[in-house]
Amino acid sequence: MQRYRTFTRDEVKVIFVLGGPGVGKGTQCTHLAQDYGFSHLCAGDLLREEQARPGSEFGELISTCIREGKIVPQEITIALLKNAMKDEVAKGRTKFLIDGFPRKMDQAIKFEEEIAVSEFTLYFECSEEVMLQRLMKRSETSGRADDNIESIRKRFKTFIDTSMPVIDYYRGMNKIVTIPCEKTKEEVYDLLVVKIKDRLTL
Ligand code: UP5
Ligand code: MG
Repeated sequence: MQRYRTFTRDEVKVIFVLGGPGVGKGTQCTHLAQDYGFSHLCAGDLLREEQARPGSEFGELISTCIREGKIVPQEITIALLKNAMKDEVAKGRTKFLIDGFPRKMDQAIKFEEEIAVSEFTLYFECSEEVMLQRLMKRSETSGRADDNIESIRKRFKTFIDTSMPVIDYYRGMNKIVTIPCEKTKEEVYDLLVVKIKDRLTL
């Protein structure tokens, strides 16, 4: 039988996780992955690893995009995600939280056409003011090249211009679960678990 996608919907369960910079995607995914056995793949982390890999032909491009808050060309990110998913599947892990992806329409279309179809998308929602506070606090220790006020402003703009259309697209398909994220990490997590409890044992 001809295969259209790398993984069928029986082979893997994919949940996308979107939300503005600093909203708490990584924090909540880590917790959910520990409690419910998801593999947590953060697209930004995969890009930062690739950027730091000696000999990477994409290092310079990734570094510029991240600093400028721009989206890295989708082929690069999708190839990294595909490899990471294959490694996990080889270990018998089939439930994925894909954190910070797809943040542009072309990524959403390409990933779902070629890699796997998503179950649904978590949308973490929060004001820019709160996200800015969280990022400025994190910048004291994170060492991330994009945790500075100039890059943060650009990341906010890219999120509104480029990533919100992806959220609107999935909302139109009734595949968005919105999680308000202004409260404490623990309160947000409790709400998250309640909102998706029927779907945690995919
Ligand atoms: N914190 C978290 N929750 C809190 C709460 N409820 N109350 C108080 N504090 C809270 O959290 C941020 C900080 O806030 C932490 O200090 C945390 O303790 C605290 P975190 O969980 O790290 O937030 P997160 O949403 O993961 O923020 P992050 O900065 O990682 O989001 P981004 O979406 O900006 O970053 P990402 O790594 O996903 O992408 C970086 C760049 O990579 C992009 O800008 C882009 O250039 C590139 N990229 C692509 O090009 N393509 C992709 O597909 C993905 C990324
Ligand atoms: Mg993150």
